[in-house]
Amino acid sequence: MAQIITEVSRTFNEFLLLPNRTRTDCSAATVDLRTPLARHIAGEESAIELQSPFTSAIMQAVGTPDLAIALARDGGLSFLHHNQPIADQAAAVRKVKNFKAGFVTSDTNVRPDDSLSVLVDVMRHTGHSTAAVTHDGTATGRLLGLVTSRDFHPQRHDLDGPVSGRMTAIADLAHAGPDITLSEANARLWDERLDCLPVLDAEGHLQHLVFRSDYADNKRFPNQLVDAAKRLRVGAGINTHDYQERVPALLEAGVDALCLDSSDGYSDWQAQALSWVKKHYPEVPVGGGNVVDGEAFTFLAEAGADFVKIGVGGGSICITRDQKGIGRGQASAVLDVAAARDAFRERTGEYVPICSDGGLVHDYHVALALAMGADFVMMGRYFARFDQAAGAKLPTRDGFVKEYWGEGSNRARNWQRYGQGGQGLVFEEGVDGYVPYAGDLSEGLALTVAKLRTAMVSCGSTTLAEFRSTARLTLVSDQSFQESHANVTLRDTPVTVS
Ligand code: RVP
Repeated sequence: MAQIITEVSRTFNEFLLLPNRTRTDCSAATVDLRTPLARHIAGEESAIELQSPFTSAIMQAVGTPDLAIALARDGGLSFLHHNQPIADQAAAVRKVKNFKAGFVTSDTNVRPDDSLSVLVDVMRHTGHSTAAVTHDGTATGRLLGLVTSRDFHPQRHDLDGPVSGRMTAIADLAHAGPDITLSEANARLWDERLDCLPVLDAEGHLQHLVFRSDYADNKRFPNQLVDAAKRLRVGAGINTHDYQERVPALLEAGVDALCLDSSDGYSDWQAQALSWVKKHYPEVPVGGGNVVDGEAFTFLAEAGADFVKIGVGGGSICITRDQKGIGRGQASAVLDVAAARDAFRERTGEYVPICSDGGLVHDYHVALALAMGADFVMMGRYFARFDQAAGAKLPTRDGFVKEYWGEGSNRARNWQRYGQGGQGLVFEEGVDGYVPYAGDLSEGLALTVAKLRTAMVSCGSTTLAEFRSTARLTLVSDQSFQESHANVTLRDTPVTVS
């Protein structure tokens, strides 16, 4: 007879945190959000410690190199999606690893004989006012000069004339060689009163531009997640079908961590893939999942998973529960897996971090997931709203939205993630929709982090480990849930103070 688990399957909305005593040395500024990514001896440090407990979902609509760069600069980690050819995913990894803060790949490029009207079009398209003039009009061509919007005026100059007529030629331009560091470049920008310093290789090909206007920007990210060579870290999703070809290519590209991506990770295929990766590449952290209970966690931990992802059916775009009747409320899943993680640590002396993936609707859900035992969270909808995500930004009557679609939707057709038999989706397990546009990732994440820090302060914790072990949670009734919201008529128009 089937086993009935009598405990109700619960989700984050059903819980609240109780405040604990806050001591005088506990403040938002003293909260430390570092958290382990990968398996380690209990009591020691993980080989990779996230500076902030956020990872972005392994999804086409989310994981672009730009988003990975932005998130790593804020201390978190992105996993670039695997629903693309191996060479493309490896190129995306390379793009993140090659990113040098302050060293920009020029996106506004023209040839010397292009007309000024072509230049105006390119500048309008990119929104930038400095263009590189290269022999072939590419970002890495031989640099012949720079031209800025201050070098010509559409009414004063013949827009049919060549760009070369208005550019500052390379002979008159300050430029630097490939070994220059960011602080040396910044010193030259100020000492020589430059707006822009081109960095060239030995043959005179353009590598990067360094802008004075980015100087302050580079000071904004004190918590970047970087490797020993100070390059930003990036992860990649893999699947149980082509991992023997995909993993070597991703490692060759410099990937820092891998994660098997499956809607149901409690399978022999996943155990086989984990043990293959651990046998051939023991140094690289590889995560498994997704699971919703302690039994499945233990199975993957014993198969070699360095971290385990939790969540089936709770994602904002996910209809797996509707379609197959499979899943579990995310709060119950996290609590159950956290208990299994702690039991595994007691038994083996090894700590295998866990990640709460999907279904985080409000900022405070992040605090709840971490209090319930997650070491870090993964989010799709949240990150899909930002400029850096892949979806198009579209205007609507009520403001801008961004496209966001599930990996199990007909748009993504990620059959490797959903074991439906064969190479294709038989039915959809995800939807294709929109989320409200939320601007720049860094600004949005700063707000979420501020709320997390203050929630931890209310609970008297300065570290995530302390938060997990001392948090007190209460169930909420429907009535007390109503009480959580504002209970006055809201003003439509802001009050003006004269
Ligand atoms: P959310 O953050 O609620 O948008 O959920 C994102 C998570 O949902 C992903 O990390 C993944 O685990 C899951 N997902 C992705 N696609 C689909 C689907 O199409 N059903 N589900």
